Amino acid sequence: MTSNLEILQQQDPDVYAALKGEEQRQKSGIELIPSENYTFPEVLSTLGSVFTNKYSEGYPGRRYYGGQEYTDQIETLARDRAKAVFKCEHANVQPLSGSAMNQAVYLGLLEPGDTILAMDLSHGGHLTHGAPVSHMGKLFNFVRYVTNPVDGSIDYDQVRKDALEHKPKMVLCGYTSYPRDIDYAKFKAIADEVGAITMTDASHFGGLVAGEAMANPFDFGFDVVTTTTHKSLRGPRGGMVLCKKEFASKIDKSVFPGLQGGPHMNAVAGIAVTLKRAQTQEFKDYAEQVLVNSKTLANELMQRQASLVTGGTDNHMMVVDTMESYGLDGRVAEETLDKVNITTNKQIIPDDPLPPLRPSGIRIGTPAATARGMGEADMKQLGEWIDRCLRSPEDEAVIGEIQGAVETFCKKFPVPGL
Ligand code: DSN
Repeated sequence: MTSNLEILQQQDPDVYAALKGEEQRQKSGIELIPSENYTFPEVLSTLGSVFTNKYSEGYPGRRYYGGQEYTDQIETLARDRAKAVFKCEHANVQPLSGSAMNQAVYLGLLEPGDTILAMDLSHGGHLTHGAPVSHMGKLFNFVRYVTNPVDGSIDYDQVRKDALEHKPKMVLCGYTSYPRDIDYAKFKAIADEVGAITMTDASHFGGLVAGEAMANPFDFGFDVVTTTTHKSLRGPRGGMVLCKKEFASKIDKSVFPGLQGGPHMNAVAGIAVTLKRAQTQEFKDYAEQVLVNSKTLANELMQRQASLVTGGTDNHMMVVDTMESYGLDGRVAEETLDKVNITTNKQIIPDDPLPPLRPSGIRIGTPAATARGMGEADMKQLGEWIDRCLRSPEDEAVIGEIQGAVETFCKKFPVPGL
């Protein structure tokens, strides 16, 4: 029988060639962008499955289209598993991705114009945390806290002052570029003082919470946690809103029909199988190893005199000030590492004097490398290669040598699902 891939090859050789190229790129390079990962093989199966054919507006047992016996099954499995994994009372697994899930929370629980206290994008927050260029930044009154200029960590005294002054309806923590853990007890105490709803955007570290390697905001009484499903959780591209029961109805109405129409049921099936994986000891070990690897790589870079924002990491990522460490802006650093097939991304650092497309640093993370089975010795090796490349960006002999070594190294670590 002709496989679907063979049909793609015959029908559309251009797209097939790009797909094969991307497969090869993923196999022969080292992925260190902290928000990326390799999903599980069974997730790839669900994404390319018949669930992609189905419209399922509504929720299990209450749909606007017929033929829902199997979509109801998978959505119920996904919701129940999400509740078990994250120890929460309610889960909505329909958001199409990270931005949509955060928008659904603000629009469902607040009124336009309400004040939200959240982390500034340039200090590690996300676009949807109120960046002025985002629609959310225009619709709500975001007050954005910044990090401590001395050590780059969250200044909880300042967050409290901001809360007391601006009386937000919601206090939001979570980040896309911040290498430390969050003190949820402090955030909760601050929010309680002003009667605000507590929300964590755990997009980056949802998998590490699921694997019990990092603290769970619900253990501190948080009201809402959002997470994407494709980063440290290793699932399909998607988002989830997890919350206390008292917010369940407002959240569900906000996701559908408030913000979205038909959910992507192939992704919902992928979320269900991911959350089954997340309950295994193997996944807990993976989450733990992501953190050990991150610390090891950060220490290796720092021993080689690289300057890291906050001087280290507690989570899966580090932010290297490449300008200070190597005299290279983040774009040049990213492009230099691209030459040896080590993929990172340029990143603004707190109070960056440079613009976002040519910022002062890069972000490095370990979820994908760990998913391929790399351990501490491998992280030390990566640290050496990264440091040597960035010290000699123009030295073709060094770049050529490391490129060859990376290619040989990658053969030892098969990409899951490929
Ligand atoms: N694009 C994600 C990241 O790289 O952190 C955030 O949306």
